[in-house]
Amino acid sequence: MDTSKRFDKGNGGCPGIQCEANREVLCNSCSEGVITAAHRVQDRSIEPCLFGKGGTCCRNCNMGPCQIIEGVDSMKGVCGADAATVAARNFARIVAGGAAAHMDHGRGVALAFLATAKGETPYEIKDGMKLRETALRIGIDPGEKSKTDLAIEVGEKMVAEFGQQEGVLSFIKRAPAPRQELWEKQGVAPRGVDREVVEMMHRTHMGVDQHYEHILQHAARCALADGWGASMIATELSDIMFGTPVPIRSKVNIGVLKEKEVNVTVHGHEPVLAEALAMAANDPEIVAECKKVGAKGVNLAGVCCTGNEILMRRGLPIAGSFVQQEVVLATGAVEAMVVDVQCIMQGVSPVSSNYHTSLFTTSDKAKITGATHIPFEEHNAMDVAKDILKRAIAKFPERGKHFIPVHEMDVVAGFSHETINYILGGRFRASYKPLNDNIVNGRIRGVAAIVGCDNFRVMDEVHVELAKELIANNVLVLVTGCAATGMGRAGLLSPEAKEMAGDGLKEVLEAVGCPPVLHMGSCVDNSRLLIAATEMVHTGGLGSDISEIPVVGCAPQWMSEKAVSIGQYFVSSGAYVVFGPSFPTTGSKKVTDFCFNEMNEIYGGSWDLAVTANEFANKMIDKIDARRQALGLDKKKERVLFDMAMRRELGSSIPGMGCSPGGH
Ligand code: NFS
Repeated sequence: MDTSKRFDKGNGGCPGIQCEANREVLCNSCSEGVITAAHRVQDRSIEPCLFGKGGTCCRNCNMGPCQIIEGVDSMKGVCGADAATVAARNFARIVAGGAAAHMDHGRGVALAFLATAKGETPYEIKDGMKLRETALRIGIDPGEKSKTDLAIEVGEKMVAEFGQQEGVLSFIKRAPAPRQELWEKQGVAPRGVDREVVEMMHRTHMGVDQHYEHILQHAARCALADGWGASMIATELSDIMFGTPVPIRSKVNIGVLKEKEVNVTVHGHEPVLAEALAMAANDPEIVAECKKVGAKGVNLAGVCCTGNEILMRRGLPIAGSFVQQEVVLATGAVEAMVVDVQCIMQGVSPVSSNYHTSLFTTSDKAKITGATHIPFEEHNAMDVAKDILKRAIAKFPERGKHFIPVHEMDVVAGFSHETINYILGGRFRASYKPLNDNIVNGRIRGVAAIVGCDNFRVMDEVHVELAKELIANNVLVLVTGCAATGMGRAGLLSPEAKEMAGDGLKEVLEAVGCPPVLHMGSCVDNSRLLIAATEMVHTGGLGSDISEIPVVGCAPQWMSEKAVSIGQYFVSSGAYVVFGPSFPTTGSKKVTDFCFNEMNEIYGGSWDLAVTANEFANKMIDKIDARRQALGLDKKKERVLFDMAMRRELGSSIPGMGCSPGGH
């Protein structure tokens, strides 16, 4: 690869990535000498190993590592393992790693929920209605039970599902009936949350499961234990405890940092930490401390999915997505970064050491060299939150040379499944019927989910270009995770962006007053997409299973193992899922064929691979059209094909649109 193409080197030879705000910070003298991932990816002289990239490097025992070439006998593993076995094992371990992250997150939420129900934390049970609905769904009769008793019962049952050994997880029963039967027939209905990951690790140990299809079928079960298990538990209990999101206005991008306030960025994933910091930031004691140092207050801003959690529920701003985590610090304007788990680059530690910035780790699962560790758990939530904020406030007078770019963008977020119900159907007849009707009558062609990370190896805003092309073709777009933050930076999360939609979609958006791209939350909240898809099936008119509705998904800039687990639970749920810019099994044609084709025979959903926004759009729209045709909805619809000039024109047709200049 020609490395010079990886970056627009900007004005001073300084790397920038995916956003003008990043470039401005990294090109400013306040970040001189600071090394970020953007620099590291540019400076790496060795290209990614093809065996590793294609999934055919095996290091599961000490006879290797063995690099395998499919079809070449002399290039099997020392044990005789072929490329298909090795690629399947590696893929399965990626799924297990990703699922485990969501499972530990879900467990943390469930334990905090139970402690809250027992009155042992500063949180409360905010959404009583959702508590009762959830109780019913998991087989608990709410009857006349008090909120406290019911919450304890729900909490205990949810916590128990992590260690459950037999039967199936409760939320599996939310899926369309034919899907449940299919999972049962395939033997992939998950029995317990933790059990499926442990079994995945066991099966992929040296000398155990050595049939690639059999390995991949358990990967499907493991992923389902994530999506319909741990992630759904995390989302539903977080909603009950912290409030179910409703549409809310806020801002995203590095410009949300404030000159006259103590900037505290909270980075990671678990909402319990961020909620406590948000509660503590308004505490009179903290307000008084701020005054003492001449600050107007604490400006709490999110990074990565923690940002999505507090944006959805509290309207707090997001300072940056995954690729911006070090750049946010390189402004020199952050007093403290508080982290818990997942997607936190070790690089944040050396970057923060260039400034007065304190880096605090808080989870007993995660320490980082150079950071100060302050253990946080729900029982001592407020004490720890206040302690952290006081330490951050004490740093405010030490803020030196700094630079806050002007870039920030208005967004509307908070589209939970419940909210979409109300927005479309109205509070008194909440329903997905208007959505289904508009898909049937063709105003809306279909629905596409764009999820997942952003990635230093993808220089273009593929998410954004793809979303523009989809909405211009009347496809309603749902987003989560760091993809959602990217959409926010580009102005696609504001109702004004409806101007970029095709005529049919625009008509619907004008009637309901929402953006063409709906922010549904963090990556754990992809479970909301499963529920929304199921709701579309139950509402009727679009087939009897998720594999029939004109809904597709993609992760064009995936980076984390979690994204693969998410992709697999969507595929196993009947969705067509496109990943890019690479797929981790391409070293084995057999395994890749199984994922891209045979899974479709089994689940009615499959994987695919694309690189450019245009390729993604073509594949996704083709699939939507094919599903529409199978439903007998209409003939092939006209297609708006994009070229670069059209993209530019669309980007500039709306004031303030686009991440580059003017995006503030
Ligand atoms: Ni999802 Fe969220 Fe972002 Fe990717 Fe990481 S923060 S859980 S994994 S990088 S979207």
